[in-house]
Formats: sequence, C-alpha cells, structure tokens
Amino acid sequence: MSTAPTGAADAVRDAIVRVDEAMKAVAVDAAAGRERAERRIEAARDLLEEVADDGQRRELAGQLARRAADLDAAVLDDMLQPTPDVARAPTRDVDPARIPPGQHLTPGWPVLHVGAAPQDPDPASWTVTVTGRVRHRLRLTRTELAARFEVVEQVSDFHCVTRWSRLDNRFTGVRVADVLAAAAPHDDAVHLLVSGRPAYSADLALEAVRQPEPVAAGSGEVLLAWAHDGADLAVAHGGPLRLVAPSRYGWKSVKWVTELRLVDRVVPGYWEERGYHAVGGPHREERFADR
Ligand SMILES: Nc1nc2c(c(=O)[nH]1)N[C@H]1C(S)=C(S)[C@@H](COP(=O)(O)O)O[C@H]1N2
Ligand SMILES: [Mo]
Repeated sequence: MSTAPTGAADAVRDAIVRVDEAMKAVAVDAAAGRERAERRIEAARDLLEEVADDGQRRELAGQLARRAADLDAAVLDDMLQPTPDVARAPTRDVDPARIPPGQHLTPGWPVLHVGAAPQDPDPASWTVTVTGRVRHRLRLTRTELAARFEVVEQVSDFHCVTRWSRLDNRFTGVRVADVLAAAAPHDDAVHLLVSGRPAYSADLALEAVRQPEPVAAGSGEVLLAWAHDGADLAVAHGGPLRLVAPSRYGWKSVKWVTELRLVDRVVPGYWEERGYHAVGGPHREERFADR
C-alpha cells in the first residue's frame, strides 16, 4: 500500500514531461495549448504532495514553477504595453544597477493576480488584522492606520518574477514595521504570513521587514500602501490597501491585504508553496526553489 518516495518523484518527473509536451503546443495554438499546459501543471502539483522527501519535493516544485513562469511570460506581451491610467515609468537611460538580472523594463503597469479582484471595496472600512504570535492583536481600518502611524512616501522599483520591472513607483502608506511593533510580537515570532483577497498569501522573514535590505532605489521599507504616484491606488493594483516589499519579487507584495500573521516558523504562502523561492530577492535572481 505504501508508495516509495522515489516512485512518487518518478511520477512527478513523468508529469513534468507531459507539461513540456503541452508547452510546445502553445507555439502552435496559444489558447488551447496554454489551457492544457496549465491543467498538466496543476496535475503535476497534485502528485507532488506524494513526494515525502523535502529536498526532492522542493526541487521538483521549482522545476514546475519555472514552467508556470514561462507560460505566464508567453502571454504577458499585451500587458507590457503602457496602461491608459498610469503615468509612464522610465525605461531609458536608467542606471543598469537598478535592473535585476533577467528583467526588462515596462513603462506601463501590468495587472496580475489569481482569482477575481474585490468588487467596489470601501476604502474607509477596509480592515487589516495583526495576529498570531503577538501580545496585542490589532484590527485596524485603513483610516485608523493613517491616523495612528507615520504616513510615509517612498519611491521603489517593482520586479515581477515573470520578468517585467516597473521603476520609480511612488507609494504612500505606513511602515509595516511600525504596525507590527504596535502589536508587540513575542520573541519566537520569526516570520510574517501576509494574506489578502481572494485567497492569497506570501511569506516574509520578520528580519527583512524590520531591517530591510538595501535596494537600488528608495529605503526598501515594507509598506502598507493606499496611494501610488499621488492618486488612490486603483483596485486592480490592490487598492484600498496593498503591501509593498521593494526588496522582493512582486509576488510578496500582497494586494487587498487583510491579515498580517506573526508565526514562529516558515509558513509558505501561495507561490512559495508552488515552487517559488522562499526569499525571492530579485537582484540575486532568487526565482525558484530549485536554484
Ligand atoms: N491578493 C493578491 N496579491 C498579489 C497577487 C495575487 O495573485 N493576489 N499577485 C502578486 C504578483 S505575482 C505580482 S507580480 C503583483 C502584481 O501587482 P500589480 O497587479 O499591481 O502589478 O501582485 C502580487 N500580489
Ligand atoms: Mo508576479
């Protein structure tokens, strides 16, 4: 009855071959090929749960994540055109040190998320909770956040793991580090699981929030933001409230954020669970778990 770990891993490798076959079909018929490839990626991810060995599972998950990212990149071209309502971001005469390896610049701002964006969310009553390993659980509306914590403006660069980057984003919001401090985390709190609508999450090490890594532009501080370039953040981009983590790939910048949960271990979020790198530093090109 029991499945040997290598048997499960072999089954995933077979499934990956089927994914690759479907990926080749994308060149012939994009829509049908893409749908089939996505179905096969999901099927392979289901099999992955049978792989008992952590290292082996991580490596195979990473291989699948590479393919999922390639598939996304294949349909992203349309989105890399300038979007009507946002100002152009710089793409020329940029200090090359600001462009992480394997990224290219887009003047527009693509909209990317899984599931459906909230419909007409009310900015004033949007609420985020701070919970988990804290002495004081907090429930704060966006209005309360702005009243209780220092409001800062920060320019930062945004890098999506599907290889587009948008420079010079001016976000307005409050520092996540300040909000967490108000909740008085226990000493054993080492990671932050950030959750947002509709069913999305990402993991950040607490240290990376309290002491952000230096980045090529701006302070690198992690924000809860509600405005971009001086205007209300569009719902499509995570308004009324999104996280912004400038020293990480975009998947950590959770849109429509609802919960900051302090945890005493790593709790993989949506993409970390699907084979993306645990840390996700764009300048170190930490894209996939198997690198
Ligand atoms: N709630 C939620 N937040 C999310 C995502 C998501 O699917 N759901 N996708 C992430 C990814 S992969 C990226 S690149 C950015 C995209 O932000 P944008 O749509 O404002 O460009 O949002 C991140 N935050
Ligand atoms: Mo992304």
